[in-house]
Amino acid sequence: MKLLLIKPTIGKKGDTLYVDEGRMEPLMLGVLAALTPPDVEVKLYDDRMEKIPFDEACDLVAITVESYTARRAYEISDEFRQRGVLVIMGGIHASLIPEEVKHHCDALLIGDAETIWRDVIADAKNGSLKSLYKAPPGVAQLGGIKPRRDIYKGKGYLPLSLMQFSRGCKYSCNFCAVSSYFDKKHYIRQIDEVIEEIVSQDLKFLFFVDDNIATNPKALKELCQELIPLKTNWISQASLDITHDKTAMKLMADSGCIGHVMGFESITQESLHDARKVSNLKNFTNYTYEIEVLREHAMQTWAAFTLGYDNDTYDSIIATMEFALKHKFTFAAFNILMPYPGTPMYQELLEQNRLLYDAQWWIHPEYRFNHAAFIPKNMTADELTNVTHLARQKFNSIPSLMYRFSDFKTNFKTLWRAMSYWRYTTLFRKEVYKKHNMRFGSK
Ligand code: B12
Ligand code: SF4
Repeated sequence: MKLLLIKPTIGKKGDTLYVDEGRMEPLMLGVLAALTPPDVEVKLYDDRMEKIPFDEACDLVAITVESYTARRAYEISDEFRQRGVLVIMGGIHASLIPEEVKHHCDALLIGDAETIWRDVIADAKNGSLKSLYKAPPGVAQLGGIKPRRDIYKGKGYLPLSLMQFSRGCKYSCNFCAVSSYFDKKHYIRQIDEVIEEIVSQDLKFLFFVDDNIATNPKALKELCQELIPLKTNWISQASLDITHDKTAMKLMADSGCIGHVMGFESITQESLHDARKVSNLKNFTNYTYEIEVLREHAMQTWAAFTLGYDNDTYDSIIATMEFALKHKFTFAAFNILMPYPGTPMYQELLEQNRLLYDAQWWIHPEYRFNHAAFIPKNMTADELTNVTHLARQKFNSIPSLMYRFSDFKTNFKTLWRAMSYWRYTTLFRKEVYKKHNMRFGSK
């Protein structure tokens, strides 16, 4: 039996498919490959930079689907199914909106693949693939499953190894697809299995793709203790409340943590309340305390902002960008609030009749990347799109890059950090411009 694993790209830029120059290893497909019995031939094709060989002989195609890649995933599936090849889909979008996705594949898997993938392969082998498989979320790499990283070779991924220590998050921010998918629960892998996985692979720079590695500070501290002797560098995603735990901060720094993607979301308390971002509201001091602690521990922070709350105005969005610049964040993402299907925010906007693009922006032919998909309160959708892009342009301008580099405590801690700063800030600057206005899918 032969299985093709596919990671779709988002869409088309100009006349060609968008090539993601900052692409990372698709961990979910490495996990699927590892769960697949060894007598099955497995091949990975990544649509973000290579052509999908629709005519290659195979028995099953497995496509991972996020909301941003759904339209392209359906096109890829159509091509294979026209040739009589069976297609199975899974992933967060497939799990949150199965009633849409099921029309585009022969089999759909809702949940995490770990507990059921071997049954899927067995069914495919004996010609009895079912149309629906259901598995619980949060069962990360059960029993020491190590992702098959050999399938990534030669694909030009960034030189960092994606890992997972935990899945899910205890918080319930109203825009977050992860919170809906894991139902506000947090699942932790056995530390010894994670450490064994780290030791068994080549790269020393790790990206823990945990949704919020700070959800359980006790578990985080245990992980850090185990990481210290390994002398790796690592990054992850963490909620800002971890700055209130100085022991955890010190252990992270001692274990080689370079910094995190951190959801600042908004600089106003009103919007944080709207987003139900309770992790940021503890003793709110306009982040003065949190930023000081991050700098004290030399964290190169990727500050993530979501824009378009009911209190947001043109001026408040520009003020958000100025705040990010003033604090010299290594990176900052200015994302328009996106109504992801299955989230409370989607439901609220739907009930208020404020969703654009027939309430299905992710498959709508007119939707473009980085555009507002709902009607904001204090401006038009186009105004929100434009001011957010202006914030991105200013933050990623060359003078801004140079100014932010002058944060000695974080960027000059080692030569490697200083070099990484230029390597990654310039790469992300390029990607920001490339992605803007991109159409979804290839047609
Ligand atoms: C790492 C990560 C990234 C990395 C990319 C990594 C990469 N390989 O390229 C970076 C930081 C670059 C990134 C970028 C973006 N990301 Co991102 N990212 C994640 C994150 C945190 C982890 C994904 C991961 O690798 N998990 C580990 C693997 C092992 O688990 P898994 O993906 O959940 O897969 C399991 C199941 O879903 C299932 N499964 C998955 N696929 C398939 C396929 C089949 C056939 C089957 C049977 C089963 C199956 O089995 C797997 C194993 O259990 C997720 C959060 C999450 N929990 O999904 C967000 C997430 C996927 N990202 C998200 C978003 C919005 C983005 C961006 C669009 C952000 C932006 N505005 O630019 C971009 C662009 C995405 C794109 N498609 O290009 C959203 C997507 C929401 C949605 N509804 O689709 C998520 C869910 C975060 C969130 N809080 O909402 N991201
Ligand atoms: S803290 Fe982050 S991962 Fe957790 S619910 Fe909020 S946005 Fe989602």
